[in-house]
Amino acid sequence: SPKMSTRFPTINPKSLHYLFTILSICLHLTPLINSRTIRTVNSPSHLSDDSSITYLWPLPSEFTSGNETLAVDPDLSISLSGNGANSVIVREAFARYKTLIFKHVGGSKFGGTSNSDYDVGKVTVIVHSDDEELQLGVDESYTLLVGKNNGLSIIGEVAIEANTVYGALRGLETFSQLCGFDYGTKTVQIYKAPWFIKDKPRFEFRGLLLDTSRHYYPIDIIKQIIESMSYAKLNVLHWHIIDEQSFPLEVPAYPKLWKGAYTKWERYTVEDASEIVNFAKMRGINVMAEIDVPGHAESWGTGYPDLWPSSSCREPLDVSKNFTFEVLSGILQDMRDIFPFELFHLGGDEVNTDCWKYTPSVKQWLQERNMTEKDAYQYFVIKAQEIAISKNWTPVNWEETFNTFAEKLNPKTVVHNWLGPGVCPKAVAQGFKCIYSNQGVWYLDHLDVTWDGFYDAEPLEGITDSVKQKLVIGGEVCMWSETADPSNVQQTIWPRAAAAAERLWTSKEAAPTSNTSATALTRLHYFRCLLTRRGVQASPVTNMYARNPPY
Ligand code: CP6
Repeated sequence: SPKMSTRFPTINPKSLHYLFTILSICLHLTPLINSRTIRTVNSPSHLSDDSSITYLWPLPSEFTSGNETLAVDPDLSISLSGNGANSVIVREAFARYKTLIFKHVGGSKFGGTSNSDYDVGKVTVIVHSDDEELQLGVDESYTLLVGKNNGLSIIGEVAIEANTVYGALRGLETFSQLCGFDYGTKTVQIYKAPWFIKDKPRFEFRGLLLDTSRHYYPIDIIKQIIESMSYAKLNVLHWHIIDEQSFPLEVPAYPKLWKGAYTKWERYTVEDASEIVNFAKMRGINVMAEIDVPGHAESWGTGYPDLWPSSSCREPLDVSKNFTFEVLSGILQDMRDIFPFELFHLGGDEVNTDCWKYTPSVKQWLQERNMTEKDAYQYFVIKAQEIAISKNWTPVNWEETFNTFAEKLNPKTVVHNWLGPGVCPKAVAQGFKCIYSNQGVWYLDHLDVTWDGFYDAEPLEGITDSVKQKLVIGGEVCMWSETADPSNVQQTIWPRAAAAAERLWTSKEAAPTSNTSATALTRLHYFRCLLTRRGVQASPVTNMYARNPPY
């Protein structure tokens, strides 16, 4: 039989956009989940042909589906065009997704013998821009069409159109989630085709904090976490590298700093850190580094004890010495070459300045300047901001800095909430940008918070003015590591981080049924299974057998 590509015209970007519009109008928008009772899925280990369920997480902002089932060719190919036609990022992503999609098919084609036995053999990807810079607010929108190549449809097979390579990555993820392995026919199938999906994120900042100071994570584990973030369309790894307990990062300018690592094996070289940043970029994920000053920095003094006010006052860092700021500046200078993301986190939380008062040298320094220890905290944070800004970074600080001296903060400061829900409304009222991480709902180390606690969180709570709402750039779930290490980190992150990921990705207006935890559980069970199929050690969502109907 003739090759599919010769039977059907190639799609050009303009007609794709046009087609989507026409088809969206023709096909009435089907309700996301229909009114009939959702069948209990005891073991949703692969797609089932249940037309009431949309097996996507996070839910796209606009989509329609049909009732056809398509078989996908294990020899699936990509046709990449547009200005991004030479993108290694997209080609490598396609190769990764192909491996994931056909993971269970095995070496031979069980389902068919020739290409014509399959409905879908090619993914056409159109990327308009060749600019691959990854920054906050990069265009992650995409259009995804999945149709049967049956001679009737003008849309053959699968098409993804995006402005940037990062939009194309999001589209490939969504496409991969539509593909399910059918254990009966041993083929990969797409249910409910044709699909017309038009999608974009609700928030530009969708983060996960990883703390590598309380426990060390080898780079392979960090890469696995980054990879799993891409499945949920999270796009910022907030790397809380250093804290009181250990200093695992190599800093060439001050080579004794990483003596503060637990052991010489539990360290990241500059090369390791760059590798992580690059690995993340290939998945459309930015790495926001954090240096938490002046508290949470005791480990700095292992290599340079002069950074401690005294041996009995090892934290906060010595505010009275120039050396402290020279070291901070040296660290930031070396980190500038590793971390291209425009945001840099300077911490500033939980600073207990008591021992500054009792350390004679610091006490004298304060008295000479007629400063209280509170003034000195502010002085330290502002000086750190100035250093970061001089290196062309936008500073992010934990909310205590805003709560204590908002008027002194650089206006560009991004306020990072964690103490309850109240601060973002206040910060945006004063014109600051804000990141939502309310510890009551988005701290992963709080094991008593269930997935629906994460899901029902609302980054815009308490903010009604739409202009002010735009200053909330997004949110972040936090994986503090006092009680987590590589043995349990993925189980602790997933599936609850996914609940937050949908809150951050899916716009409420576009997908009203994803507003509440009541309608999302079945899909989340499925996404958790998808994670485990892909090798991510995600915990069960809930005890599925003890659920009340209809779930
Ligand atoms: N470490 C740092 C932490 C925490 C913070 N900063 C933290 C505080 C309270 C809880 C969980 C984590 N361990 N550097 C607060 C931002 Cl409950």
